Amino acid sequence: MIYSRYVVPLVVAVAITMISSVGCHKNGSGAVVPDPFLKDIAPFPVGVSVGYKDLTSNVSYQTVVRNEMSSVSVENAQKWAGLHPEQNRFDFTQADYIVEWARKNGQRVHGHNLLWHSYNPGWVTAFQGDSAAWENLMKTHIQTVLQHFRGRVVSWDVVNEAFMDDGRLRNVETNPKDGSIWRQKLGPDYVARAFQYARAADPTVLLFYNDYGQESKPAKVKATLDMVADFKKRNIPIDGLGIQMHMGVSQANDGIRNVIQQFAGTGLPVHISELDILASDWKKDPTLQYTDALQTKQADKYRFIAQTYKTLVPKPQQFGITTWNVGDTDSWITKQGYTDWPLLFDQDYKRKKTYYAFAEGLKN
Ligand code: 9MR
Repeated sequence: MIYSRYVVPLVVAVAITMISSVGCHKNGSGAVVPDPFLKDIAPFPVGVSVGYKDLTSNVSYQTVVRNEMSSVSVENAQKWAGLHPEQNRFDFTQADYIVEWARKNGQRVHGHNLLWHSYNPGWVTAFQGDSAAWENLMKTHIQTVLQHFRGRVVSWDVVNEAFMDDGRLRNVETNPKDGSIWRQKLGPDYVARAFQYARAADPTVLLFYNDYGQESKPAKVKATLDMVADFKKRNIPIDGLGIQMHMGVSQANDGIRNVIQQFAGTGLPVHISELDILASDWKKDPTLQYTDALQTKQADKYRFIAQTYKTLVPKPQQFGITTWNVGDTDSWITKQGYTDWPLLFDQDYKRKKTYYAFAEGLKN
């Protein structure tokens, strides 16, 4: 009696809550069943970047990443400032936590990144030394990090964002505000040498070049293709190309199609590596409303990207699509003060219209 009065309704309530938190639909025979997860729908890995604080402080966050994703990228913890606090000291605590957590869930881990002009610790920017000392700094970091994660991290963004919008290499002289100290201290061929050091340190790991804005900056697409051709000619290792795709909701589809198609043409694996779509179109407007029309426009863009990737990238080159963090309020976009909703899940980790459109685009 007590059983049917209290326990049964309780069990039913818990089951309903579990199902409703992931969404459900009616199957062929009319029964209500939970929706599949992204990783079950996608014919290639689907991932998300994970922040250490987000992951360790929030159960809903963990649940979404564990259930929905087959791949995890490390948002910040593997950058120089995340791993290498002093010249002679590495601290792998946070990165190891994320990597092991993902591996426990059977997820693939993509490393991000070995060399970037940004997010370098103060001691690097202040480092004094001749070109041999700088070379040694880069080499030691790459070797130490790759050896540490060997066998646990499948692939790495070896060099991140080396090009400017006009296709020239980012440099301190031309770009005082966000130039590359590596280009300045190591000369124009530092990108190639970084890939060589990486291959020597771990011959099993996949080496990616990763950049942003290629969908709206054709000069960057060309610069990357030229680099790949040059690497092939000189026998410099490179295994894949990352297209970040941080983009405004009004980004033209032509540009998206162009970079996917051209990069697929290299024969290398292609990773959409940091996807988010700004409803604000990069305008900081605190009065912006997330109207139905805007949600639909953004959802259509997510669907288009998934479909285009699936159609234009040959199967063996489909490394996967990764979005840049989980819920709207976890995003670097909202953290930078944009009034925005750039991702697939809302601040309560509920699936959004963008989620369902993206899932449709992934379906075979
Ligand atoms: O999302 C990242 C944010 O939390 C960091 O503060 C920022 C600086 O390290 O980097 C963000 O991620 C960037 C990524 O590493 C490279 N491509 C652009 C991303 C957004 O800025």
